Amino acid sequence: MNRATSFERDLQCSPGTRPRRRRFLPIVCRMLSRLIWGTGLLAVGVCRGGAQTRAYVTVAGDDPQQPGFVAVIDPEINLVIAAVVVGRQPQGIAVTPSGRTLYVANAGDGTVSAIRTGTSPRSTESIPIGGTPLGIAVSHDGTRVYVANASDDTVSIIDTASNNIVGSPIRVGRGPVRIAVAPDGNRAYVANQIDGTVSLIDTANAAVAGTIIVDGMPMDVAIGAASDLLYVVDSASDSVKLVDITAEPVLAAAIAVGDSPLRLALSPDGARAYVTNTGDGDVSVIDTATNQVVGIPIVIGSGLFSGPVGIAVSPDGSRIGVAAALDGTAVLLDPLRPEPAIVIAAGANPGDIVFVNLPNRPCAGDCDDDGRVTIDELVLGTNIAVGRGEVAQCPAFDVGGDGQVTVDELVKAVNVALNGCP
Ligand SMILES: [Ca+2]
Ligand SMILES: [Ca+2]
Repeated sequence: MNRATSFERDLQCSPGTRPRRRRFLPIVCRMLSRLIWGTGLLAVGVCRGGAQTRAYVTVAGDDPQQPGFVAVIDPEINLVIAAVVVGRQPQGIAVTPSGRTLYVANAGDGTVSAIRTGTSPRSTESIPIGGTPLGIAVSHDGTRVYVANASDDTVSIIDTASNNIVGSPIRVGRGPVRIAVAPDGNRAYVANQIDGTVSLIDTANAAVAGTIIVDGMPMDVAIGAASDLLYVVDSASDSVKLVDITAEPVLAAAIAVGDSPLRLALSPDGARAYVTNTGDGDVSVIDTATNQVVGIPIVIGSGLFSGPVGIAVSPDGSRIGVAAALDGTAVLLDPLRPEPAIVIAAGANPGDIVFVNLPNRPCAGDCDDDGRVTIDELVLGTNIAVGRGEVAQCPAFDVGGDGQVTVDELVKAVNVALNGCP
């Protein structure tokens, strides 16, 4: 494909984008980026070809009786640009593959909040779960959310099309804290803090299909890029344990990291694993090709007493985000050049962090951006299509951005009405 073809395709996929702007934006971006680097600040996300990235941080606050919130950070300007109120003691946060919906586990009141992302993020639903929800994960097809209920020893499943609970909670090991879903969607792994195990859930049958004994205190799980290794953070032995999951799970190795490791995030290409060491106030970097720690740990915020907990890597791999619980900050750093890091005041007791590329087009027919297409919205779209209404009444129907609503676009909206926003 030549450049022109690719350029035109970009245009077709980006309604309303002006060609001149698209052509010059990368050049201006690079200039800006150099300039900002020169002053010692990070030029975050400036040159991403228009993909808007946000970091979302769960913040519990000082008072466990009060609702917490999700701080929305724009990593281009390194500021908190919004706060979305959720339930009490929000902990884990996960996003659907489309980038449209966040799910937050509220440990303090046993609920999960659904949050719409986009330009005006807001909480749209509070889903009662029970049992101290801590960890949360979304399936790779975006249809299911898995919630680890630490005090119930169960995992609950939410259908993202309806935000209703599916089936009965699945009994897992003791003290489930975090969940990872395999890319094929068939398996989910649950770190059980209290009994030193990882539960393997067969997602098709919504049942436990095996228990992996790792000992110690498993606090987090992640699946490697090749889907052959499970990374288990063991806070008790200050290590990351590797479990070969190609066949019958086998403990393959243990990598010594810092004091009281808590969470692990893999880079998008799977080449690096980053581990927060809560006791040391830093982050260990693991080369996943050799399974060795590389370099010295990256100091987070105030260091020893910064309390790094949640960690995430941006979709393009250019930023690592760390929630520093004791500092009350979100720390953004460049993995290739971790200092100086950007430190952003997030609020008391931040817990977890996730990066999201915001979708660059609306969900077809969802005029009010609540994640559903209603009959009323379909009627409005049909009226626009037959000339009895204006596109401006609901631009979400005009998926192609040509100022008209076609039958194809109506069909897309009907699909959303039936199946939910992708
Ligand atoms: Ca709607
Ligand atoms: Ca159209």
